[in-house]
Amino acid sequence: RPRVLSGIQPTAGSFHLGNYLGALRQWVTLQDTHDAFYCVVDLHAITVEQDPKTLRQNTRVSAAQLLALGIDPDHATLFVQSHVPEHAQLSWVLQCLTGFGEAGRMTQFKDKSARQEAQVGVGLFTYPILQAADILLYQAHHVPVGEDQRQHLELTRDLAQRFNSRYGRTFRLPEAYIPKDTAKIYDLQDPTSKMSKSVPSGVVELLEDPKRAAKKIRSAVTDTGREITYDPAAKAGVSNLLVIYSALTGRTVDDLVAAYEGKGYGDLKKDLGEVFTEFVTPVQDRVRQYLADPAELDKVLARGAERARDVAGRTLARVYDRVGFLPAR
Ligand code: AQP
Repeated sequence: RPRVLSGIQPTAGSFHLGNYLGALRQWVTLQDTHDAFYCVVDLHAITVEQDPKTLRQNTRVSAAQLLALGIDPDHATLFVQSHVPEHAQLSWVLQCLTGFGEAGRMTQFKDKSARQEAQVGVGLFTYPILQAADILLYQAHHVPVGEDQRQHLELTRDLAQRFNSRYGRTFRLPEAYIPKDTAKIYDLQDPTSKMSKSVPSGVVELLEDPKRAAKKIRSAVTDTGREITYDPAAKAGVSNLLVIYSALTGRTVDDLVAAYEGKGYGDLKKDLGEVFTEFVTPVQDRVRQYLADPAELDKVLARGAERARDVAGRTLARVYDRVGFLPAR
């Protein structure tokens, strides 16, 4: 079976609708067709300052959400990045192959460092190289991510190719697996920028009170027109709501447009609030159940880490050999 690898940061505690529709939903379906490795990337999280207690808790909350959304630890390997030291080890080797200018061209780094008021750390700069290590360690064929990760995937492929041509074929060149319709979910208050935990006002969180989420949806920014049509350029807000609605119900956008003919934005928003509530309520219940037994959750993650280390360890051993490190006896 082809291999798939993806990761998500535990930073915010709750995932948001963009994370779910852009990436996590695909994680769940791909576990049936692929040998899947999914990780909570806590090493990535510390590229910005974290409170240690909160980070530890958020890591469990993230794992609980993945299970609640349908990741089956008997089908997929679910683990925490810091439990597999090979990620940091391979990252170092890849950093030594990366050009300074090449890393500086990453738009996410430019955006995040521009937004950050505190000092920008080197970790934020080398973040995409650690991400490349995450992927290459598992020889992944596909990487299910949102559109915002396309450039990082390109860097990953460049680094793999560079390593392969310098030291002999070692890494598989992975391909981004980006959904067609939900590759980029937009902020509800600013439907021209992506929904992101860094801009909390227009974000719908999976773990927030569904009543509050429904209220956010009802107050989503839309244009001054009246007609419900799908037109991302002229009607970014309404189009974003239609995409979310469609993804959560399985109804096509065309079908929704037809169903809302003659109705107003208010109707669409109210109904979408209900659709979201219906989707998220059982997810929240399951998250609570998983979190009620942290020892069991940790056991699931320990099993995942063991399986992950088995694969990652083999790739790293080959890499260390290829670059000329003396074997440790
Ligand atoms: N708005 C989005 N639409 C579609 N996909 C999205 N993803 C994130 N936002 C959207 C995808 O979610 C996965 C996990 O991403 P992450 O762990 O890197 O989370 P993140 O990037 O920290 O989430 P944010 O909210 O986007 O954070 P900031 O603002 O810090 O960058 C990835 O596959 C991502 O593509």
